[in-house]
Amino acid sequence: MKSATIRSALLSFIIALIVTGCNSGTSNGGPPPQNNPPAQATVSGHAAVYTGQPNPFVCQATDPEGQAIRYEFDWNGDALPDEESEEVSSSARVSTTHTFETAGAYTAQCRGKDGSGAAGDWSNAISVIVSESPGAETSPFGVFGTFEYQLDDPTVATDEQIIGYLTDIGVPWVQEMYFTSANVFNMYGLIHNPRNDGLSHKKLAYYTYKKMIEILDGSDWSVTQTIQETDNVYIYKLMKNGNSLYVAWWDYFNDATYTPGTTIQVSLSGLQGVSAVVTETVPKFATGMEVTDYATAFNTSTLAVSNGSAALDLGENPVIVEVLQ
Ligand SMILES: [Ca+2]
Ligand SMILES: [Ca+2]
Repeated sequence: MKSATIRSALLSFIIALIVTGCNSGTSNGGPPPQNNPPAQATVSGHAAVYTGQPNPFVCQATDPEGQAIRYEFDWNGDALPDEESEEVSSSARVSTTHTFETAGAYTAQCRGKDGSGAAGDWSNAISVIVSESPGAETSPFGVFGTFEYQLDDPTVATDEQIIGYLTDIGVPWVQEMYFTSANVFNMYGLIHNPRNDGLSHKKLAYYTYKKMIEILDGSDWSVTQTIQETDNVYIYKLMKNGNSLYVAWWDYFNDATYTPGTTIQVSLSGLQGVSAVVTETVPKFATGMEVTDYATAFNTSTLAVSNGSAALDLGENPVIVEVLQ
């Protein structure tokens, strides 16, 4: 290009800028500016769900030009969009849910598409294991009721078995989700998501479920007896392999007279044995991070049985009482 032509072009450009008040980067009639697609999207979602259970997903991407974005979701990993969101501003997070109707392994991903139709890269794919729904629960214990499920040997259950078990019986928040900013879903789940703070650990609730599974799995729920459901105290008697088990807890938080550290004494009667072992179902630590030895993580005590009766002091932790023959 000759210098005179360049000068002329520059002059035209400057004039155009003045005419448009410098508000626009485009000169009238000039070529449109280069458009870039949104950056690669990030996605969050559960790794394990049931058939028929809505699985929440959250997608986020930023358009370099700040254009509005629609998010495209791919529910079967074929890189073909199956769903598109409403238009939102660049960088806005959009949540949606997807319900998988058939059990199996899926990958789900999302991407942003700007107002010019330019689509960014697909996010990392989330692997989703979809299991058959276990159906309705029948026992008074809610999730406890599905403990009819049998592990091969609950006393030696591995973490993987426990996680699989919890997933199978419908505990929806085994693994935490993760979002890039504070979100309640960051707090749900039995296993802390290391992307929150770099620390991965099982929470107290994880160990509680594990302990409950190990002690209660295999109980005959059809003969469950209600011992007490008054004064904010709940006691149920179960049978497992011919031995009686009691599950007891105190809704102390509903008790106006409660002060921290106090206990309430309840009596168990009709015990057929000489003593009983009481296991608190929440580990004796402030957080699950402190549990280094599962075998000694729970407070246990022995109850003396006298003429078939025993006095049980209930604190904040639910307990399981195993009667020894
Ligand atoms: Ca763009
Ligand atoms: Ca698809």
